[in-house]
Amino acid sequence: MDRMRLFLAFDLPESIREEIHRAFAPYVERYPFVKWVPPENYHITLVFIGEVPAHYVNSINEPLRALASSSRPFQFSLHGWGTFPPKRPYFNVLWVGLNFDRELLDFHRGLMRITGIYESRPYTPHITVARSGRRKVRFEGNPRIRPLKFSAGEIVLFRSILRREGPEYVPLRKYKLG
Ligand code: 2AM
Repeated sequence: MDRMRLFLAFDLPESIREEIHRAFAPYVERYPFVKWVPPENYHITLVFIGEVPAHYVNSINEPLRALASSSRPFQFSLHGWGTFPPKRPYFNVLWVGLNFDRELLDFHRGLMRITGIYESRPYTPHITVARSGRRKVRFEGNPRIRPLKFSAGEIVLFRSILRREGPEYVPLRKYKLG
């Protein structure tokens, strides 16, 4: 049976991709072994669904459409950066933080119900900028990220195709908010 690796996310405006790319550009050469996310792949993950049969896409279509149309667009602003795990010398994930509407947490709970994917950790929206892979990397940069505001007016169901060069994210469905 055909299986696909899926996730739900917010896409980002070009100005936001550019800001993040600009802020981290000086470190890309300084940390060549880190897997830097290309700006076209930046996104805000809502739910990582993982490998599912292809027909799963249709099974969540109507509930996603209904939830999205009953929600309003979400407002965000960029808010610094940090690492997972926090306060450890070596990072797995380097991210840009976000200020966000509290309603997003209810919306996220709705998405967990629809997808059947429940995460035990509290949802903390972020934009992943780099992953360390198997290496132990200590990030000693000081990127300055301006607190730019933006709005997310739709959610996207992405298919992630894993390739040696890095993942390719293909938008399969888009659901307009409001
Ligand atoms: P992230 O948002 O912290 O970067 C697509 O792979 C997206 O789903 C990534 O952006 C990633 O996290 C998120 N994700 C969550 N759990 C994952 C997992 N087990 N494997 C791959 N990606 C995962």
